[in-house]
Amino acid sequence: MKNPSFEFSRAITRRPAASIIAGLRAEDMGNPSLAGMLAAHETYVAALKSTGAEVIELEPLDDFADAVFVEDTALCLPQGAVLMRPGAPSRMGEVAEMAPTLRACYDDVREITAPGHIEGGDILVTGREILVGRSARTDAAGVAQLAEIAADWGHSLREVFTPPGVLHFKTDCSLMDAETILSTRRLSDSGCFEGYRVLDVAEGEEAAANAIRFNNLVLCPAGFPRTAEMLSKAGYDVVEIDNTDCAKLDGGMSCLSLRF
Ligand code: CIR
Repeated sequence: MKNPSFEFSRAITRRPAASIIAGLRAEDMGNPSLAGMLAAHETYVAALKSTGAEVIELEPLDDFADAVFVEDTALCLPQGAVLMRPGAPSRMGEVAEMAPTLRACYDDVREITAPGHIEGGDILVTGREILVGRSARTDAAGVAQLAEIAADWGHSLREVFTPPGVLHFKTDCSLMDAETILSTRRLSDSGCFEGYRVLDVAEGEEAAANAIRFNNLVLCPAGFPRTAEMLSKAGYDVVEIDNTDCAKLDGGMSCLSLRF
């Protein structure tokens, strides 16, 4: 049987639009290049497909600069999907754009409603529970709503905290297998992964923590050789993807797809 925390038959992605240069960012490091984003996106989608999964590739949405970061719009679980309610006002409309695709894939689609806020980047589904990091984008009301839905579907949910100044919980961690989490030291030191096997990214390579395990592969941002080597030595099949342009908008490997 598949392990639903890292073995998937489908993914949803959305090609970046020309409006990507207006994407949100915590710190201005210059605009991303659309050509660069498109090239990296193509490599990313090809890597997902190479595992045998079907990738539903959605059209660019010029009205929403951050729409390429589809992960934030929903949570996909084996029992159903939950439409999120982003804490970034400019991103709220992305959810309605994603909803029809999820309704076509799932019989049961629930919604986070006002006043709660949650973005998918704050949710880590492991082999045993759902961890949700409160952040500037995800609040207690949103987490409480998601906990009820998760309980209905037989999942336990634990509220944790995203480190201050970090965009999303998964900016700093990723699931490598049902029991193993790749993390920054600043997050693992908080104790939130007690009972798991934790692999800390190499010092100075904190941006490597946003990776994804997708079937047999681990997709990692390129340019973090010590972390990539550590993962290879631990037995993971690592594929490095150029994340230069995405990183200018605080995006990484997990943000670019919904996986189920
Ligand atoms: C934002 O600030 O919302 C986007 N520029 C980046 C979103 C990254 N998403 C993610 O980590 N799940």
